[in-house]
Amino acid sequence: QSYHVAVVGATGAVGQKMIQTLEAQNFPIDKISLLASERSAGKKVLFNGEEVEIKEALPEAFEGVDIALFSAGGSISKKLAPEAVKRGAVVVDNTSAYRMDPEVPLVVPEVNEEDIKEHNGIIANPNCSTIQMVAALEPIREAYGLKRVIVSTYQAVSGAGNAAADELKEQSQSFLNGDELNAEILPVKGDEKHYPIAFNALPQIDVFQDNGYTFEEMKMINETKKIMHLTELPVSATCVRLPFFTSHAESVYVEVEQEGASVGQIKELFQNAPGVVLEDDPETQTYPTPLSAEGKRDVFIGRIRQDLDQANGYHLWVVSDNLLKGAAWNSVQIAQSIIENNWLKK
Ligand code: A2P
Ligand code: 11C
Repeated sequence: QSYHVAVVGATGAVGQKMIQTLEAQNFPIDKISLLASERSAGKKVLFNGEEVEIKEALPEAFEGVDIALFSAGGSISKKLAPEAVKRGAVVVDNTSAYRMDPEVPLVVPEVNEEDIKEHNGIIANPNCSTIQMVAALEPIREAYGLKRVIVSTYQAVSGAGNAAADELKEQSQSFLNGDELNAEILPVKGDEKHYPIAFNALPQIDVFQDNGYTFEEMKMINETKKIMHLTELPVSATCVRLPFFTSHAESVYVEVEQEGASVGQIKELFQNAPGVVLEDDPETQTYPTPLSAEGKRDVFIGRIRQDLDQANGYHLWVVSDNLLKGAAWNSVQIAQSIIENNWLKK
């Protein structure tokens, strides 16, 4: 059997990776609809060697679509995901629009694949920095239970879209030419102030909330509890944007519940867990970096250490390509799971 698949936001940083991932997976597709804004309508892109015209994302574009992958921003998902569902499609939504909706499963297949089958037409793909963290935490949770999690992130500009990546390039050129840096996008496109990202670090990803945390930080906190079904788990996050293009890195501090854990045991867990790769050997200076993870689908883990004061505390360095496992690959994995398990209709 093959399916009519739509990609909404097909010209964007994530949408382009979705298209490449569908191709690479040989996803069973008999028709693909590539949708974006009016500005892109009429442009042509190659899919499986054939030219496909980009169409404007309008409700009618979802007629006959079986599976729609959305990554064109939360407001587009709010407006169009229900239109797609109304026309019989299952939506995998890579925005924050529906993630905390109790009716909508929020899924990282290595952690909670079974939640997909409870869907009512929409399945949410978590935030990129959440996905890689829960993929790393899940084997530890399964073996020892989790007591608390504290994370600090080092995030790539592509998380804020193609325009943010262009801004980093332009500012880097200007910096090296000794010119003034023009900042219009980061930290957040619609926010009041903008700061240069080139040769800088910005402790703001997404907008501030009333509690002093940013929305990115609250996404990591709330989504982790929902995906792992651990509503009471203490989680705290500090999210920082750095001047590189791809992959998010995270310093994760985790306290486990049960006795018996050790650095060696945790390494063994990661050697046998799906979707994660252990790259950890101080003797040979082996650890993942944003560049080494770029273009790969796995979550890479290194620098595993026991806390020096807290016996059940461990520190991990977790790196993954934010556009792949953090977005396109996780979405395509969900879509694959839907068809393999026959979960198109609830
Ligand atoms: P377009 O290229 O036509 O503007 P990124 O995350 O890299 O910024 O990409 C955002 C994606 O969302 C792009 O594919 C963009 O299409 C799409 N998009 C933005 N606004 C709309 C809209 N009003 N309707 C449909 N797609 C949109
Ligand atoms: C960033 N994590 O790096 C964000 C991008 O909620 O899907 C993903 C935003 C989201 O800016």
